[in-house]
Amino acid sequence: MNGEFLGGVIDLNDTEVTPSGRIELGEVRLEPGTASLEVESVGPAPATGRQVFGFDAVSIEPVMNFVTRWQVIGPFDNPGQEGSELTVGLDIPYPPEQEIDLSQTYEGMNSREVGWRLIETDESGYVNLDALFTPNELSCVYGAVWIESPDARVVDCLLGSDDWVGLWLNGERVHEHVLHRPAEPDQDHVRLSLRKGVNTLLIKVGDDYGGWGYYLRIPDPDGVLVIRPTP
Ligand SMILES: [Ca+2]
Ligand SMILES: [Ca+2]
Repeated sequence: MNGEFLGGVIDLNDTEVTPSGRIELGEVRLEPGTASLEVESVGPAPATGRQVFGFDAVSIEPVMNFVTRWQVIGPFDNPGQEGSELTVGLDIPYPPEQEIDLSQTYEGMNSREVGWRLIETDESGYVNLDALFTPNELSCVYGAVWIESPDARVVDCLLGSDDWVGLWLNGERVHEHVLHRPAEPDQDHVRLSLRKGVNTLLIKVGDDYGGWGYYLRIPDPDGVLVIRPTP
Protein backbone atom coordinates (compact mmCIF):
# COMPACT_ATOMS: atom_id res chain seq x y z
CA MET A 1 0.00 0.00 0.00
CA ASN A 2 1.34 3.43 -0.97
CA GLY A 3 4.44 1.65 -2.30
CA GLU A 4 5.11 -0.40 0.83
CA PHE A 5 4.94 -4.20 0.63
CA LEU A 6 2.44 -5.45 3.16
CA GLY A 7 2.94 -9.14 2.50
CA GLY A 8 0.22 -11.64 1.79
CA VAL A 9 0.89 -14.11 -1.00
CA ILE A 10 -1.65 -16.48 -2.49
CA ASP A 11 0.10 -19.27 -4.38
CA LEU A 12 -2.27 -20.66 -6.99
CA ASN A 13 -2.01 -23.08 -9.81
CA ASP A 14 -5.67 -23.67 -10.58
CA THR A 15 -7.06 -24.37 -14.02
CA GLU A 16 -10.25 -22.46 -13.30
CA VAL A 17 -10.96 -19.11 -11.75
CA THR A 18 -12.40 -19.78 -8.30
CA PRO A 19 -12.69 -17.75 -5.09
CA SER A 20 -9.38 -18.81 -3.72
CA GLY A 21 -7.83 -16.78 -1.02
CA ARG A 22 -7.79 -13.93 1.38
CA ILE A 23 -4.89 -11.62 2.10
CA GLU A 24 -4.78 -10.02 5.54
CA LEU A 25 -3.02 -6.67 5.35
CA GLY A 26 -2.78 -6.25 9.11
CA GLU A 27 -2.76 -2.79 10.64
CA VAL A 28 -2.31 -0.05 8.06
CA ARG A 29 -2.27 3.61 8.92
CA LEU A 30 -4.40 5.59 6.48
CA GLU A 31 -3.59 9.28 6.11
CA PRO A 32 -6.16 11.81 4.89
CA GLY A 33 -6.42 11.72 1.09
CA THR A 34 -6.09 8.84 -1.33
CA ALA A 35 -4.29 5.60 -0.54
CA SER A 36 -3.21 3.27 -3.34
CA LEU A 37 -3.30 -0.52 -3.15
CA GLU A 38 -1.30 -2.48 -5.71
CA VAL A 39 -1.44 -6.20 -6.38
CA GLU A 40 1.15 -8.05 -8.42
CA SER A 41 0.33 -11.23 -10.28
CA VAL A 42 3.22 -13.51 -11.20
CA GLY A 43 2.51 -16.16 -13.78
CA PRO A 44 1.31 -17.69 -15.92
CA ALA A 45 0.19 -20.95 -14.28
CA PRO A 46 2.21 -23.78 -15.88
CA ALA A 47 -0.83 -26.03 -16.21
CA THR A 48 -2.79 -23.60 -18.34
CA GLY A 49 -0.32 -21.12 -19.68
CA ARG A 50 -2.54 -18.24 -18.64
CA GLN A 51 -3.31 -16.11 -15.66
CA VAL A 52 -6.53 -14.44 -14.66
CA PHE A 53 -7.33 -12.86 -11.35
CA GLY A 54 -9.72 -10.43 -9.81
CA PHE A 55 -10.92 -8.94 -6.55
CA ASP A 56 -14.12 -9.98 -4.88
CA ALA A 57 -13.90 -7.33 -2.22
CA VAL A 58 -11.61 -5.14 -0.16
CA SER A 59 -12.71 -4.75 3.44
CA ILE A 60 -11.35 -2.06 5.75
CA GLU A 61 -12.15 -2.23 9.45
CA PRO A 62 -11.10 0.33 12.06
CA VAL A 63 -8.57 -0.72 14.70
CA MET A 64 -10.44 -0.34 18.01
CA ASN A 65 -7.69 -0.57 20.59
CA PHE A 66 -9.83 -0.56 23.72
CA VAL A 67 -8.20 -0.44 27.11
CA THR A 68 -8.89 -4.01 28.23
CA ARG A 69 -7.07 -4.29 31.59
CA TRP A 70 -8.24 -2.13 34.49
CA GLN A 71 -7.97 -1.75 38.21
CA VAL A 72 -11.55 -1.45 39.46
CA ILE A 73 -13.08 -0.75 42.86
CA GLY A 74 -16.66 -0.69 44.13
CA PRO A 75 -19.56 -0.78 44.27
CA PHE A 76 -20.40 2.49 45.99
CA ASP A 77 -23.87 3.98 46.48
CA ASN A 78 -25.47 5.80 43.54
CA PRO A 79 -28.75 6.98 45.00
CA GLY A 80 -31.73 8.29 43.10
CA GLN A 81 -33.23 11.71 43.66
CA GLU A 82 -36.79 12.80 44.00
CA GLY A 83 -38.43 14.04 40.82
CA SER A 84 -35.67 12.84 38.49
CA GLU A 85 -34.84 9.69 36.60
CA LEU A 86 -31.14 10.40 37.09
CA THR A 87 -28.99 9.25 39.99
CA VAL A 88 -26.55 11.42 41.94
CA GLY A 89 -23.53 9.19 42.66
CA LEU A 90 -21.25 11.24 40.41
CA ASP A 91 -21.47 14.11 42.90
CA ILE A 92 -20.50 11.97 45.88
CA PRO A 93 -16.70 12.01 46.15
CA TYR A 94 -15.70 8.54 47.31
CA PRO A 95 -12.11 7.94 48.46
CA PRO A 96 -10.59 7.03 45.03
CA GLU A 97 -11.17 10.69 44.06
CA GLN A 98 -8.78 11.75 46.84
CA GLU A 99 -6.17 9.01 46.50
CA ILE A 100 -5.49 5.99 44.32
CA ASP A 101 -3.72 3.50 46.55
CA LEU A 102 -4.18 -0.03 45.23
CA SER A 103 -3.44 -1.51 48.65
CA GLN A 104 -6.24 0.40 50.42
CA THR A 105 -9.76 -0.77 51.18
CA TYR A 106 -12.82 1.42 51.83
CA GLU A 107 -16.42 1.18 52.89
CA GLY A 108 -18.63 0.49 49.88
CA MET A 109 -22.36 -0.22 49.45
CA ASN A 110 -24.13 -1.84 52.40
CA SER A 111 -21.08 -1.01 54.58
CA ARG A 112 -19.12 -3.75 52.82
CA GLU A 113 -15.34 -3.40 52.51
CA VAL A 114 -14.19 -2.93 48.92
CA GLY A 115 -10.68 -2.99 47.44
CA TRP A 116 -9.02 -2.56 44.07
CA ARG A 117 -8.80 -5.56 41.78
CA LEU A 118 -7.41 -6.18 38.33
CA ILE A 119 -9.89 -7.19 35.64
CA GLU A 120 -9.57 -7.92 31.93
CA THR A 121 -12.35 -7.58 29.37
CA ASP A 122 -13.16 -10.05 26.62
CA GLU A 123 -12.12 -9.09 23.08
CA SER A 124 -15.09 -6.72 22.69
CA GLY A 125 -13.34 -4.32 25.09
CA TYR A 126 -16.54 -3.91 27.13
CA VAL A 127 -16.00 -3.64 30.88
CA ASN A 128 -19.12 -5.49 32.00
CA LEU A 129 -19.62 -4.04 35.47
CA ASP A 130 -23.04 -5.64 35.85
CA ALA A 131 -21.34 -9.06 35.75
CA LEU A 132 -18.36 -8.02 37.91
CA PHE A 133 -20.10 -6.35 40.87
CA THR A 134 -23.00 -6.87 43.24
CA PRO A 135 -25.13 -5.01 44.09
CA ASN A 136 -25.35 -3.89 40.47
CA GLU A 137 -28.28 -1.46 40.62
CA LEU A 138 -28.12 2.13 41.97
CA SER A 139 -24.39 1.58 42.23
CA CYS A 140 -21.16 3.09 40.88
CA VAL A 141 -17.51 2.03 40.57
CA TYR A 142 -14.14 3.49 39.68
CA GLY A 143 -11.69 2.14 37.10
CA ALA A 144 -8.05 3.25 36.87
CA VAL A 145 -5.23 2.92 34.34
CA TRP A 146 -1.86 4.62 33.96
CA ILE A 147 -0.71 6.18 30.70
CA GLU A 148 2.98 6.71 30.09
CA SER A 149 3.70 9.35 27.47
CA PRO A 150 7.12 10.23 25.97
CA ASP A 151 6.21 13.94 25.98
CA ALA A 152 3.45 16.40 26.84
CA ARG A 153 0.76 15.85 24.23
CA VAL A 154 -2.98 16.09 23.65
CA VAL A 155 -4.67 12.82 22.73
CA ASP A 156 -8.20 11.70 21.91
CA CYS A 157 -10.10 9.55 24.34
CA LEU A 158 -13.29 7.84 23.15
CA LEU A 159 -15.62 6.25 25.63
CA GLY A 160 -19.10 4.83 25.97
CA SER A 161 -20.95 4.16 29.21
CA ASP A 162 -24.06 2.68 30.81
CA ASP A 163 -25.16 4.84 32.51
CA TRP A 164 -23.48 8.10 33.60
CA VAL A 165 -19.71 8.65 33.48
CA GLY A 166 -17.05 10.91 34.99
CA LEU A 167 -13.37 11.04 34.01
CA TRP A 168 -10.33 12.41 35.89
CA LEU A 169 -6.85 12.90 34.50
CA ASN A 170 -4.12 13.34 37.11
CA GLY A 171 -6.75 14.15 39.73
CA GLU A 172 -8.60 16.78 37.66
CA ARG A 173 -12.11 16.11 36.39
CA VAL A 174 -11.95 16.41 32.61
CA HIS A 175 -15.33 15.00 31.58
CA GLU A 176 -18.77 14.16 32.89
CA HIS A 177 -21.95 13.01 31.21
CA VAL A 178 -24.94 12.35 33.43
CA LEU A 179 -27.66 10.43 31.64
CA HIS A 180 -29.32 7.06 31.23
CA ARG A 181 -28.18 5.07 28.21
CA PRO A 182 -26.96 1.68 27.01
CA ALA A 183 -23.23 1.66 26.30
CA GLU A 184 -21.80 1.75 22.77
CA PRO A 185 -18.17 2.42 21.83
CA ASP A 186 -17.21 6.04 21.19
CA GLN A 187 -20.32 7.79 22.56
CA ASP A 188 -18.24 10.58 24.16
CA HIS A 189 -15.09 12.26 22.84
CA VAL A 190 -12.66 13.82 25.32
CA ARG A 191 -9.32 15.50 24.64
CA LEU A 192 -6.71 14.57 27.23
CA SER A 193 -3.70 16.79 27.88
CA LEU A 194 -1.08 14.27 28.94
CA ARG A 195 2.09 15.31 30.67
CA LYS A 196 5.45 13.72 30.02
CA GLY A 197 5.83 10.54 32.05
CA VAL A 198 3.10 8.69 33.88
CA ASN A 199 -0.48 9.99 33.92
CA THR A 200 -3.32 8.61 36.02
CA LEU A 201 -6.69 8.14 34.33
CA LEU A 202 -9.68 7.49 36.59
CA ILE A 203 -13.16 6.69 35.30
CA LYS A 204 -16.32 6.54 37.41
CA VAL A 205 -19.40 4.83 35.99
CA GLY A 206 -22.81 4.70 37.64
CA ASP A 207 -25.78 2.46 36.96
CA ASP A 208 -29.38 3.18 37.74
CA TYR A 209 -30.90 -0.06 36.51
CA GLY A 210 -30.28 -2.78 33.93
CA GLY A 211 -26.99 -3.05 32.09
CA TRP A 212 -23.88 -1.40 33.54
CA GLY A 213 -20.46 -0.99 32.00
CA TYR A 214 -18.19 1.02 29.74
CA TYR A 215 -15.80 1.12 26.80
CA LEU A 216 -12.73 3.35 26.65
CA ARG A 217 -10.01 3.70 24.05
CA ILE A 218 -7.20 6.09 23.21
CA PRO A 219 -6.40 5.61 19.51
CA ASP A 220 -2.62 6.40 19.67
CA PRO A 221 -1.95 5.69 15.94
CA ASP A 222 1.82 6.11 16.38
CA GLY A 223 1.88 3.57 19.21
CA VAL A 224 3.91 5.84 21.53
CA LEU A 225 1.80 5.46 24.67
CA VAL A 226 2.07 2.70 27.25
CA ILE A 227 -1.30 2.10 28.92
CA ARG A 228 -1.21 -0.28 31.85
CA PRO A 229 -3.23 -1.24 34.94
CA THR A 230 -0.40 -0.45 37.40
CA PRO A 231 1.19 2.89 38.34
CA1 LIG B 1 -27.48 -3.14 36.77
CA1 LIG C 1 -28.04 0.86 33.19
